[in-house]
Amino acid sequence: MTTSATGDLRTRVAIIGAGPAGMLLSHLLASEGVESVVVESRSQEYVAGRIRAGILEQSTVDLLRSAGLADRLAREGHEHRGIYLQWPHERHHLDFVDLTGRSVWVYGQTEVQKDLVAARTAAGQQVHYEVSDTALHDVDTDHPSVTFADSDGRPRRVTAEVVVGCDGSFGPSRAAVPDGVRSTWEKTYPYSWLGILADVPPSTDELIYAWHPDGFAMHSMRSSTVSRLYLQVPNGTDAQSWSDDRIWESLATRLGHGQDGWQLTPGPITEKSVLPMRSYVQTPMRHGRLFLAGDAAHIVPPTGAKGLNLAVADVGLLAPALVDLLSKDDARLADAYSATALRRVWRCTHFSWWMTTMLHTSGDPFDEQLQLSQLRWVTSSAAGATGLAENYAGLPIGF
Ligand code: FAS
Ligand code: PHB
Repeated sequence: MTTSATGDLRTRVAIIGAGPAGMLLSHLLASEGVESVVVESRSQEYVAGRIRAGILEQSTVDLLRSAGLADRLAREGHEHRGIYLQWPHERHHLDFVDLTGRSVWVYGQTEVQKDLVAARTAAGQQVHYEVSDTALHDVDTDHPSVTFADSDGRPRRVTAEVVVGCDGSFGPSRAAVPDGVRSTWEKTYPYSWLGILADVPPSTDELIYAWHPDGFAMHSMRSSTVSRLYLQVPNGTDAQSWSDDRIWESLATRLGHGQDGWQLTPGPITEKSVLPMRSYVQTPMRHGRLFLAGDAAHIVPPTGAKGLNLAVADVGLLAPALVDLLSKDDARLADAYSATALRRVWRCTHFSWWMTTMLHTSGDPFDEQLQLSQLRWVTSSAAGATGLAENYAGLPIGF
């Protein structure tokens, strides 16, 4: 990477966004000798502190291991064989390992982000935090660039051979694909999640996804001392309008406190937030020398635990494609990237929609009968259980 007297930068790959997609991409490229510059609108602390995903698929764990990024995950992560599906008076365990030979890991996105930042910092990766006015230029030429104002307000330009938009659902990269070229699909669900972090040991060994007439609830976790739980709430709910007592009472009702002797243990709530539920896909995930990865190209409702894993899968495909393009002048993988990535994007989009519509009540009595019938089928039929397990525990990268 070079810097001119005016402060302009030249590198091989300009990455917008220092979330998991952007930081993992810079790591995988560097491991193959391809340098990059990352620009990020937030501070390092803000990005690392965002409470988001909690479940890693086997493919994600395998990729992090192969990239030398899984030492702490191996020590502090928790491998789970499956999940519980529940509805009033019934709770059934789906064992993914028995059904598909694949497990999942509980290891928060905040931890993945910390591991990525530690690795990139140790490697001397250049990340410009707290930038503003990020803009993309000439992405359909062989000299694309990204301009921004750095944290001191100085105008900067990064000229590269490739620009990768890893800037999530509100970044500028999506719109850099021209209107006449891009297609978008979007679905907004009629409910949201109220999520809490609580300083209390989990009341379950593995995740519980619960259907209930009052609304969906989930018991997840972050460690043996920190629980993560969610409640279906109406769109527009203000997290602060729910008292801690009301949250724990609703969770106890929906998760079956007292059912077959099971108890939900409440504790101090340390974080509350409301997450809207949305599906979004934008194609193509490449235009000229611009590539999109992660939430910049797609959003899924979190019911299928796919968001972070899909971002990792995109990067697992894109990194070798860019290495071939830039180091071997071989464009085959880069030319195939969008179509290959979108196969998995649509599979995960469907699965996330299916889990969401199966588990969240809409108030429609007909829907409720269909939901209960699906739950009975998935927990009693090997074919139904295997279908859910195959999608939840993750399909091989490149599926
Ligand atoms: P990210 O959004 O993580 O990163 C994009 C980065 O680009 C951000 O740091 C942003 O600041 C930066 N950026 C944006 N605009 C920019 C600009 N103009 N210039 C420079 N930088 C810019 N997934 C799950 O699997 N389970 C969950 O429970 C779950 N919960 C979630 C809760 C919330 C509130 C949100 C928003 C998402 C949640 N997700 C969940 C999905 C989430 O984990 C994403 O899939 C994951 O963060 C995707 O990673 P990235 O693609 O890197 O995008
Ligand atoms: C989480 O632990 O945050 C989590 C787990 C599974 C999901 C969504 C969120 O489907």
